[in-house]
Amino acid sequence: MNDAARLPVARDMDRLAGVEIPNPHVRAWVAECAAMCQPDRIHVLNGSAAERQELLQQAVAEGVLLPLNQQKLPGCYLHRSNPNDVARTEQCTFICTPSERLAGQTNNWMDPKQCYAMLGQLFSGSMRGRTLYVVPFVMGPLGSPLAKVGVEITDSIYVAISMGVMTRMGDCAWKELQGSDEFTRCLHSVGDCNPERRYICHFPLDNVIWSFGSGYGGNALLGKKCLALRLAGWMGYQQGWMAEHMLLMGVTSPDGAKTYVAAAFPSACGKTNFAMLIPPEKYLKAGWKINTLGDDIAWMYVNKHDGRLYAINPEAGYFGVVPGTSYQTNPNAMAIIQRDTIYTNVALLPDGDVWWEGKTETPPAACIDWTGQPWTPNCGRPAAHPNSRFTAPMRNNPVLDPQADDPNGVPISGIIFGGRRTKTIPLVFQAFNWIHGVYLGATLGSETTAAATGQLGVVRRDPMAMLPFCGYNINYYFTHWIRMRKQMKDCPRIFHVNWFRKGDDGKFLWPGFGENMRVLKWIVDRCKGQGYAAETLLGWMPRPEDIDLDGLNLPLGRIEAAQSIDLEEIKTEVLTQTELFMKLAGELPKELIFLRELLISRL
Ligand code: OXD
Ligand code: MN
Repeated sequence: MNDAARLPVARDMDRLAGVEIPNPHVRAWVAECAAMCQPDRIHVLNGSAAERQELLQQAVAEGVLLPLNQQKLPGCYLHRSNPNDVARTEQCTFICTPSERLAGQTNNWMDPKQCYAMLGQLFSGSMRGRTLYVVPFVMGPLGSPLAKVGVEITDSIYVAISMGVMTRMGDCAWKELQGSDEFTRCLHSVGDCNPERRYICHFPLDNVIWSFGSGYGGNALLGKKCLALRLAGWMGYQQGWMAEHMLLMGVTSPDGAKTYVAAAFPSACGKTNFAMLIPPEKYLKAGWKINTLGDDIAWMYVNKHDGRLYAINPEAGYFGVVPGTSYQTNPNAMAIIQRDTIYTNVALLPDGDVWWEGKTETPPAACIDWTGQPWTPNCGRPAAHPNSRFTAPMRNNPVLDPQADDPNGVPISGIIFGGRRTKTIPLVFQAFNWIHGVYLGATLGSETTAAATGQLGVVRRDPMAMLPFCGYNINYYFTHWIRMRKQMKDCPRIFHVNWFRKGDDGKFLWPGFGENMRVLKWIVDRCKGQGYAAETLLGWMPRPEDIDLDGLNLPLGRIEAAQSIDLEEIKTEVLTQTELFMKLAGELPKELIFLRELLISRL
């Protein structure tokens, strides 16, 4: 590249000459970024079907995507990531605010000026020889009072294509934005994909995200965790609404009434499965139905007309964990990923189909593993990466809720918190009230999974399943939850579930998956002021006879064990909460300290 081509802004403005960007603020920002990153080409996406086909062909030509068997899996492709880039990297994720206090104890902090300067060096010239894609997108149904426009600049065609699945992408964003300057500026470059030079940086006060050195979904599809949780959380804190790591589902009961619930489980703890749950046969026959609104993120606001909490799903697709997904565990997800899906880091079968652990009981005799190496069942390696993913449009979902695109969202009657806990935590109980529910959420614990790099299977506190996603001081976030109650006339009931408790035999006490409908029925009944519950030290709890076990063939002893409260174990649980409380001491809302004291006094 000659020096003239490297000349910054003015020259890049020239280079933008043939490029259609209707919004002048976006145009100026793209010019700035182009001047810094020095791409060879600029391509503004319009979001059309024809454009998608061209991008897919281009990605295949570049070896970024591999076409799968198009008879079996029309529109499906395989992507193999760099093996060093397979999960979110929390240690490389920063909140950049003028004061460290605003980022709080649970975030990595960097001074914004320093961060811009350091990353500016990395971005400088990072797109030489590459195409800079300008990806305009909307988070939320078009026209929603909560919808937010973002523009992602990326040098990854995989990211550009995936953003077209995960968001409402293309010209619709220009319509939504009009002439406004209010859009999230998302700058992304894979750079040389070196973990030593990997930074996912958020500037909440500037509405800016800079991500360098990773192509992984949670680090690179900037509309998702970075915008829809970390930055949106901060916006919601200031403006009086909530951005949460929650699935959204509609539950229709036999009388035709529909109850919407939101549920926060940490990453890779079954939100996608729960959101697409297929009720057991007898429930289907009786008229129960589940519809999905979202499987990962909910934006919630209080509707001024009825004083209730309403929710939208800001996303338009699913970025789901593949291993363990099967026609037994999640038939709806299996239907979704038969077409228009990008599989990342799964195994490739000889006929161009894909495979992963848990897809079928019997593994294939041979396949190509996620790294591109030959694989056989006894080779001692997994065929698919434990955090392999599917990226698929929500319109493929056979049980997509008819209101998934409703700009006003749906009224939420219940909020469920849940973690992956082999011990201690019962199958289900209900908080005494909103503030007790906030305490249950704030002290949520879960065993770590492959969705983030680091040690697996250790219990860590993951408040509201938001530990990695709360983009500002988590104490202020707790206060915000408490404060939201004041806006509501009729607030959702709050519940806690644990599908993962094991018996002394090491086996799960509760069958999970579709059978979770039985627990959900109790939850829905409670939301409607029905269903029996006994007061316990943890909260309102169904007695074993209050959960429908008919047709389940589950010995009474198993459900009793699943619901049992062991005082010694709960004491240990409260003690382990101390670690979090000590870390947050000083600014922790006093309500949470009082609720802990109340629990201790009940003990
Ligand atoms: C996700 C995550 O990808 O939580 O949704 O890591
Ligand atoms: Mn998630």
